[in-house]
Amino acid sequence: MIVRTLQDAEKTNRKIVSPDGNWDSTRMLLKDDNMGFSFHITTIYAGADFQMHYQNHLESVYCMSGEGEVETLADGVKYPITPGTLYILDKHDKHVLRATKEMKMACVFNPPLNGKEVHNAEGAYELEAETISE
Ligand code: 9YT
Repeated sequence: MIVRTLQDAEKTNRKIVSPDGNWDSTRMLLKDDNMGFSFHITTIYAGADFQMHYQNHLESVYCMSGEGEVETLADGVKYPITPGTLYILDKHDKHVLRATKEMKMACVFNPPLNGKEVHNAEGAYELEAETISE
């Protein structure tokens, strides 16, 4: 069994701060744990408004705190996000995420992230990326 705490993980290089200033993500469980998915605790900063398109991954995002919305760009539908909301990008949906208040999210990716991924110009993560060294 593997046991980790967010409090410990966010003091290490598992905590990735996005260069665009919109979010940080503590990657608590990664590809090299061999679970077939990765698990992250992500903070979306208040006022963030940015586009993503995970062409190489499926992602589920659960809101633990805060407030915002997610918009699917194919149809322009805006879904409010409050604590308890889970959104599931089951179709590699191109989407915009907006935070009216700072949001704490629990995120699961399939396939799992390697560790150091940040968004490319299209708002996707590449399948190959640097791992976390501890
Ligand atoms: C909710 C979302 O997709 N935020 C971007 C960061 C991502 N969750 C990650 O890398 O953990």
